[in-house]
Amino acid sequence: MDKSKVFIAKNAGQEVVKYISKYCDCGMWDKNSGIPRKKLLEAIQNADGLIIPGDIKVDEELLSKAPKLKVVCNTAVGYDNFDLKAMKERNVVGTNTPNILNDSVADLVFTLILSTARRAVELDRYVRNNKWHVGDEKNLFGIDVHHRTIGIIGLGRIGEAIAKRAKFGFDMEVLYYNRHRKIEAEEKLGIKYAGFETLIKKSDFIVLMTPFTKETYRLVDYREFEMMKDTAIFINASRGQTVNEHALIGALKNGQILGAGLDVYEHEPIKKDNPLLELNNVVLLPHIGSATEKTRSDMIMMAAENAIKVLNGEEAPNVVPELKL
Ligand code: 8YV
Repeated sequence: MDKSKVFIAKNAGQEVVKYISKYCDCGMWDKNSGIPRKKLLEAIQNADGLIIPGDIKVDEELLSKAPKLKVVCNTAVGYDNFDLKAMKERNVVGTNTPNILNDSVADLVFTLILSTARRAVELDRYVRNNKWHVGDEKNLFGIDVHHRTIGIIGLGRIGEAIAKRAKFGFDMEVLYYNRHRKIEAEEKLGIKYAGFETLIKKSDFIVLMTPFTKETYRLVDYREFEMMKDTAIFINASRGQTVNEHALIGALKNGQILGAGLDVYEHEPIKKDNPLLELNNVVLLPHIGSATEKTRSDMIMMAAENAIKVLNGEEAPNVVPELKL
């Protein structure tokens, strides 16, 4: 019998190719630039398995070009790039990479919180531009993070890792909002469930950590920014579509909130004329929540193991809930 074929649509390194090649034929896009859609669609014509970064859309077009496809493995925990209905109709399994990135993403969220509150990026520019003078003291003030209130919207496993840092590392009061209350996490971490509006109104740091679904599209919009404290800092490390970026830009410009720390945007990479690029009270990162060498290499291996399990006819550990049989 012919070996199954797996295509890896990103330059994931030779270790993963070696692992997959023990079981299947393995092809890989080995350039460091993203694979053009046309090339991808050509490369998957005979593929049984596909491993992709989280920004490749798995839709009707892609699925129709790969009639043998049995499994698509995201190297991301989010899977808003999956057209779940189309995948289900064609019996294509989809997997993601939960848990192994929790701590790396939580660390990144704290990078955004601290650098925004203490104006680290803005003041780095100030030092480099030789603007630092004796007597400047008050111009350099930021705001405290410790002992203040953080509100986490979306208490999944990453949300819990953020809550842990906030509570035990920074003595913060931690509020959370989630579809379901999590009593065990409340007891373990000493955190409090709050209604959505209460969290928005009371928090000094508002962290958006919910997956992007139909229900969370622009969850934070004009109304929410109006309700925030004018000293609040807004952090988004989920998906750009969970916030109305126009509303956010307005709130940053007119002093409705103090600042924002962003890892995600409505359009990625960010467009050159995005007004966020002109603002001093934001810290902007290029979607690097999980981007440490160790975490990304664990994620790619996890995706590869999922692919091999499915192609060997076994149960894969990380099938996304909507596609479980
Ligand atoms: C991914 C992410 O690394 O896991 C997610 O959902 O957003 C990031 O960790 C990114 O999508 C690259 O594939």
